[in-house]
Amino acid sequence: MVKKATPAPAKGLGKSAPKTSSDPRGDGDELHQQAGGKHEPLTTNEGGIISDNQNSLKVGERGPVLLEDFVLREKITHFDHERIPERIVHARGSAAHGFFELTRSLKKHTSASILTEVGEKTPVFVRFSTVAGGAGSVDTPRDVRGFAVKFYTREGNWDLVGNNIPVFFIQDAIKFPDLVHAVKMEPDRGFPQAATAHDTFWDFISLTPESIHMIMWAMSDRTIPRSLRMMEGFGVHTFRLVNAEGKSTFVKFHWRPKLGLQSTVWDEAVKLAGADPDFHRRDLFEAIQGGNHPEWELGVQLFTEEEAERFPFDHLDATKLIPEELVPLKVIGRMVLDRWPDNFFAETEQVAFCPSHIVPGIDFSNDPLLQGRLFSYLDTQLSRLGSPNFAQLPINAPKCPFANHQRDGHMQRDVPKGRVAYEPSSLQADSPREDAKRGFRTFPAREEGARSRIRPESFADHYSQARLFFRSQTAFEQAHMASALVFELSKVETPHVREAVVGHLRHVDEALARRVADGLALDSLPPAPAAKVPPVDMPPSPALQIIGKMKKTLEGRVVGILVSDGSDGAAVNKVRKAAEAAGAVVKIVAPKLGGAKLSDGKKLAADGQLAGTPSIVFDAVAVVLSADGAGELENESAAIDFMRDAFGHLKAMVVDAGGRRLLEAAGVKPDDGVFASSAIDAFVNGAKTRFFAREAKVRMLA
Ligand code: HDE
Repeated sequence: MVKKATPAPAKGLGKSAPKTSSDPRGDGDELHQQAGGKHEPLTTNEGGIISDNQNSLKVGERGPVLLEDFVLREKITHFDHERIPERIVHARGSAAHGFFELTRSLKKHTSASILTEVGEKTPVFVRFSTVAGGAGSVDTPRDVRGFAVKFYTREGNWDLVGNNIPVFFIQDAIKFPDLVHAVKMEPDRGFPQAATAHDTFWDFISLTPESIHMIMWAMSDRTIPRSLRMMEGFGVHTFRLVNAEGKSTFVKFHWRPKLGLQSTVWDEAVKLAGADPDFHRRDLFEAIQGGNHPEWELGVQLFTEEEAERFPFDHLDATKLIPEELVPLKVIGRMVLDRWPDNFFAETEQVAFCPSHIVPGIDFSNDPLLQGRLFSYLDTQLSRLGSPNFAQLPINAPKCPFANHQRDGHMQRDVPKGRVAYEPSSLQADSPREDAKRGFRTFPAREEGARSRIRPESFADHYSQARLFFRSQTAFEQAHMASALVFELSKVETPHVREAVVGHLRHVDEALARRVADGLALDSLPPAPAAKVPPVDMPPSPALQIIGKMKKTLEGRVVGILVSDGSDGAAVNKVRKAAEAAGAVVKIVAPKLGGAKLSDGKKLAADGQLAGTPSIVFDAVAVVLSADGAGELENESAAIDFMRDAFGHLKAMVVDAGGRRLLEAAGVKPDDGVFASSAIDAFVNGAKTRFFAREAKVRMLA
């Protein structure tokens, strides 16, 4: 408790308790006594101790507030300026600290210490994000996810600013503002938020055939991930590695999640947005705080200039991927996220990623999208963070020694010493100098050609890889893509835009185009636009699937157990033990937050109250109810939805007699993904996957 000098009592208005500025309610400072703890004195930004943080300075007890009140003005002024501009894209993000550890040296290809020193642990800060929505938007819209990694290496910061999809919508950075304006909420009406399902987005897409490959990815379940921990990441562009002899190798970077890939189903993603707008952020937070540290492998695809010349596509075109069947992935390291940021604003919000942050031994390629990004990020940070000194913020500063002659500017934190702020100099022996041996050197690629604004012929095939992606998917995934296209286009009001998109789909897959046309009830199949390069068939690449990359595991997953008063405690424990033994986190849901009184009289605390904890937030559910409990819940729509949604979202369920009664009330006909309480092992095994075959029974897919 902070001791305060007792000021002179204020003149009362005849009320019984005497009021003073340190005892605002005249209650003996009950407010602070109740809060408890040992506290530092509260001060102004200048360090002056504040005597009263509850009342502004007034003339008389009910009189006007004085401008003189510097405590009030400082507090309100700071508050007024608390927000900084949000990122123009990727505004909504969640981040964590961790480390990268190299497991296989790339010394043959690069001199970068982070890629050559096996066993060395490099600190990282990783920010995941949606793209289109504002900072306060929800976590689960259909959207690409950013996957940005800042490596604090011994040789300076390296930012690998990637996405969870290996290709991009456009080939040239000059189109980026158009793409983003088309996807963001429409400027006249200010909606929709965080959604591609509207006219301006699809209008732009229909007129930009280079985007069709990315559209296939965006319409797949990759854009509705179950968890940030279950997403792949990609550097997207081709980069260069340069070794000690100056020889260069091209490289693509891939992150592969240890927990495997997993997505939600669309209906689940939609409902999650309401059930828990912070679903992904909370999931990452809970996993890290619970010691389940998410982990990814870093893989590389390496290829030479000569090999690249032989590819049937251009490695500098960011709308193309390099199939893993053509250039296999080599795993070279792992990344673990093991620490949640101390402060969201100081770290997650103020972190500034720039693809131009690179270290010796890694270099850029001529990908025109990458080249534009090299300019954009520094530029945007200047306006977003308000000063060229953003690099001094703790989250952005390198962890290796750094020094230069850049000076001054808004919010300068450093206090440089000495006379010398230039180079070369002879006046100060310790002033920083260039180092030709250890410094970054650009790979001396030879370039020639006429200056022009031209799209290379080698970028002209817009459909072959879109076709490759679609045809590499399982039938379930293809159905989801067709349905996603129907959903998105049914939100488009302009008929010619819908038709133009279906026209493009004919180059991807005639049957897909027909399904979407049918889903939109078009009278006839619209004509396909002229394709500069007719699509060619490439061998399917199973590496492009999600289902093929799902891991049959309960690790990192959450099992919900719905209980009521009178539930059998032994049955609850049996499910809990089996699910936890398989690596799951278990949460109890009860009609009341205080928990349920079990049949043995013991109280079981609940992690969530039924109405606020739908089955949507779990990967699998168990329902253990007393007869009375089941009877009551039959008339509770939250309980009916709990059953219906778990089934409809293709999840494993285990039910006792009460649970079965609730299933019947919900109109659910059990299938082989619904287990009896005598088959807990089978349930745990089933909970490691989703029951895709069930889907045809629960919804009409396009
Ligand atoms: Fe970005 N992008 N981008 N982008 N991007 C931004 O930088 C930009 C692109 C990506 O968590 C902005 O700090 C241009 C591809 C991520 O803080 C901005 C082009 C890929 C993040 C910007 C692209 C990305 C951003 C907005 C086309 C995947 C969030 C705020 C040439 C490889 C990083 C900011 C974070 C953020 C520009 C295309 C990934 C405006 C001009 C391709 C993960 O600078």
